[in-house]
Amino acid sequence: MRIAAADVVVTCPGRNFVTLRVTTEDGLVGLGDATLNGRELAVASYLADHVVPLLLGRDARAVEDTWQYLYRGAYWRRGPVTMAAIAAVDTALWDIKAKAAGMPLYQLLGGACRVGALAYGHASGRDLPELFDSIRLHLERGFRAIRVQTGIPGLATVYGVASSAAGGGDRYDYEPARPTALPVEETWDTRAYLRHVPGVFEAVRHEFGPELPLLHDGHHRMTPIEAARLGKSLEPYDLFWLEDATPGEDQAALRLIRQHTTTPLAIGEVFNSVHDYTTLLGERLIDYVRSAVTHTGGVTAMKKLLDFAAVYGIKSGLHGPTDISPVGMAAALHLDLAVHNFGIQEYMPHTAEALEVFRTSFTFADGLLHPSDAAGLGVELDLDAAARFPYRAAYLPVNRLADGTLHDW
Ligand code: GCO
Ligand code: MG
Repeated sequence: MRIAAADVVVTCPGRNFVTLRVTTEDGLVGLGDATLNGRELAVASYLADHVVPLLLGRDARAVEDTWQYLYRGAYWRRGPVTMAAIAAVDTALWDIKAKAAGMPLYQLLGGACRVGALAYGHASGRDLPELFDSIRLHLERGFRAIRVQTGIPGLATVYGVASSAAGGGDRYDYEPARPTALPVEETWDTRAYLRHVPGVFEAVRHEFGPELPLLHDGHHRMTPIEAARLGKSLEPYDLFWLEDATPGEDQAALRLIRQHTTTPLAIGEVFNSVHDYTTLLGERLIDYVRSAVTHTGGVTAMKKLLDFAAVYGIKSGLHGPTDISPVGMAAALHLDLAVHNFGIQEYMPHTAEALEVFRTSFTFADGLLHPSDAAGLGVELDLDAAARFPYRAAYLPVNRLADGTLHDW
C-alpha cells in the first residue's frame, strides 16, 4: 500500500476547488479537499512543491504518522494554508483505508450513532417578503433547520444575502467569492445591523412559529459588548445558535458575551487547530464547534477536536458552505454520523457543474444528510470534467465602514 502518485487538481466548476488525489501502487485512489477560498493556489503550491515529494513511496496506511510527519516535521506549524494541505493528505489516506477495508469511512470511525445528520440551509432576503419566500423554498426542499440572513436598510449588500429573489429561475444562493481583479468592497454599519436584526427574527417567528430551529451568522463583525447585546435581544426568538459573533482569534471575547446572554454560541470556521479552541472548550464559552475538516487538518484532527469538545458537552456544527468541496463535505458527513456529540451540519448544495466534476453519493432526505454506504468517502473525481473548468482567480469581498476604515468582513 505504498503511495505511487499524488496529484493536485485545481478546477473551477462555478467556483474554485483544490483536490489532492492520492494513488497507491495497488491502484486505490483517495481524495482530499484543500480548498481555501480566495487563496487556492497557495495551498496547491504548498502541496505540489513541498508535500507531494514527501508522500511518494510512503505507506498509505500510516495515517496518524503521516499527519504527525507533515505537522511536526514541517517545523512551521498551523495556519490555514498548512492545515488545509495536511487535511487533504489525511482525508485522502482515510478514503484509501476505508476503500481497502470495503467500508464507508464512518464505520472505521466507530460506526453510525444516528440515521442521518440534521442539516441547516441558508435562507436570506433583502427584505422580509424575500426572506419569507426563501424560508418557504427551503422548507419545501426538506430543510428542517434554517439559517436566516437579512438585508439591512441603508446597506447595499450584506454578507449572506442573495442579490436576487428565491424562485426566479437562477440559482439564488449567496456565493461570496467573486471572479473580479480586486476584492469587491462592501460598506458596513454595526449600529444599523443591531437595530434591524431582532425585528426580523420577531417577524420570522411570527410567520413560521416556535418550532423551526433558526440560526444566524454574525460573521465576526461585532465587538464583544455589541455581540452580547445582540445575543440578549435575540433571546425571545430562541435561536439554535448565533455564529461568529466576534473576530475568531480572540477567545477571551467569548467570556464577555457569555456573561450576558443565554443565546447559544458557535464559532470556529476560520480556526485551523485544536489550539484555537482550548479556552473556548475548557471554559465552556461556546456550544458548537464550527470547524471544517478541510481547514483543520483533516479527519484525524477533527475527530480529536470533537472528542475534546465532547468532554465539555459541546457539540459539532461543521462548516459546509459551497467552498467546502463535495469531498470535504463527504468527510464531514462521515464524522457527523460517527461522533456522539453531533449537533447540526451546514449544507449549501453544490452547483450542477460542481457535481459533474465530483460524483457524490451522499443523500439529503427529510432534512437529514447521509454519506451513503459506498466504500471510502463515497466521492469520485472526474478528471476530464475537472479539466473542462480551468481555475479562475476570485476573491472574497472586504468591508469598510462609511468613513473608509477597513472592518472585518
Ligand atoms: C458560513 C460561512 C461562509 C464563509 C465562507 C468564506 O457560515 O458558511 O460564514 O459563508 O463566509 O466559507 O469562504
Ligand atoms: Mg459562518
